[in-house]
Amino acid sequence: EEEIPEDHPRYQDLLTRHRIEKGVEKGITHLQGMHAEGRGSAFDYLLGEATIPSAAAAERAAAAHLLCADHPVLSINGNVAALVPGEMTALAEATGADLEVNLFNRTPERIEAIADHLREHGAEDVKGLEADARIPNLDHQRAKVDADGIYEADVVLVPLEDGDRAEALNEMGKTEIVIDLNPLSRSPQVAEIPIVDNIIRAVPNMTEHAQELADADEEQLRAIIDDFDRDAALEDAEDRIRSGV
Ligand code: PTJ
Repeated sequence: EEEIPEDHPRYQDLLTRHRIEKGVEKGITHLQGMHAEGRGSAFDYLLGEATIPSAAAAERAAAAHLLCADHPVLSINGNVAALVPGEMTALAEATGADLEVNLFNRTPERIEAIADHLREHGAEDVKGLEADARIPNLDHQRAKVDADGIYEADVVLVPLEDGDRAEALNEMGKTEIVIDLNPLSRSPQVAEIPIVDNIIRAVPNMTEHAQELADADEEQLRAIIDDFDRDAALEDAEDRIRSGV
């Protein structure tokens, strides 16, 4: 990361790409994660590489949901671990959520490497290693979750999630928060709170909202949630990408 000059006009993008490369080298990120990153980066470019107002509103509603939840869980895959390990740990702390490693391309080696990486970034308790429950209607490997984690969670944050899994979690009746730069992906389309923003910006923003709302009562939090219009937010993101405004 030291090799990238901070005044480079593409600094953030280069930094992100570099983190994904390092993640692949460390056995944290799957090779497919590089393709995912490339797609995300193209959408981010079209969005002006900034948090659009509808995404900022989604981030605030997401923070309110996590604070209202009985058992919130933040799901971590290979891209999330490479890009925002410390930031996800901080969000977990600010909202009282659990962290769970949950992979699309699951191998015991990557699960262990990601759990270690999160601990190096301050995480105390990392779930996802038990894998003693299954999400219904998904093939065996992709369905694995912890019984006392995602399986019994009421609110789940699933960043950069595969569409089948996002749908299956939705069918389990969970409140889903999805971070995805492509507003047309199935995951944001099924999410109660779709956040069309780069995870690099979205997670610290959510943590800030959570800290600011720490003393808010349930009624105030519910009002923030009710004010958020998911369909309008998805439409706004798509409009901006198509028209470049
Ligand atoms: O680590 P694993 O095995 O769980 O695999 C993780 C990946 C991401 C490889 C896997 O879930 C996958 O293949 O996902 P997709 O179907 O490529 O979806 C990833 C979505 O995230 C795409 O719509 C991208 O546009 C979006 N995306 C990529 N980078 C970012 C992003 N969204 C927000 N912030 C990013 N930095």
